[in-house]
Amino acid sequence: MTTFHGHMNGQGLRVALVCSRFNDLIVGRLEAGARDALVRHGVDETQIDTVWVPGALEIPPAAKALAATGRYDAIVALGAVMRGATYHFEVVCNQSAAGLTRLALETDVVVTNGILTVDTMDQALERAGSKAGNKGADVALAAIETINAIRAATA
Ligand code: INI
Repeated sequence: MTTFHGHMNGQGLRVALVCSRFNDLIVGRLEAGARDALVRHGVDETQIDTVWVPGALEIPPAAKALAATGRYDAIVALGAVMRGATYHFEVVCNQSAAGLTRLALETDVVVTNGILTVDTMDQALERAGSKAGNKGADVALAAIETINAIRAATA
């Protein structure tokens, strides 16, 4: 039996961060956290592109187009969906996650999901660089680990 792990060296990787402008106070922090984590793990800053789209629902189609260019090893989705008074919250949460999951299965590019789904701005701030860490950094590192695990197991 062989066990494979993904190492955390991001040297040579090309990454797209697909970010939504809705709640950009939060998403800007997720983007900065993701970028910082990638660079600290060896990804060349010039190999990280950021693409801004209007809202979380626009992230999967933009990610799909970017994956199709063949320019990236990973797409990191970053957004913040905050509960409002209506059912729209559920639609945006569920459909953005479903779109990313589907894309991840349909493309060879690794796709990770850093779209926060929270009830309050406090919960979002906690996950965007304060007491619960930075989910942008977490999902950027998940991308590096997944790429390297797949490469190790399929080499
Ligand atoms: N988009 C978000 O990224 N976050 C939200 O909290 C949000 N809410 O609550 O409505 C949101 N809606 C917009 C949606 O993602 C699309 O941009 C819009 O429906 C146009 O397709």
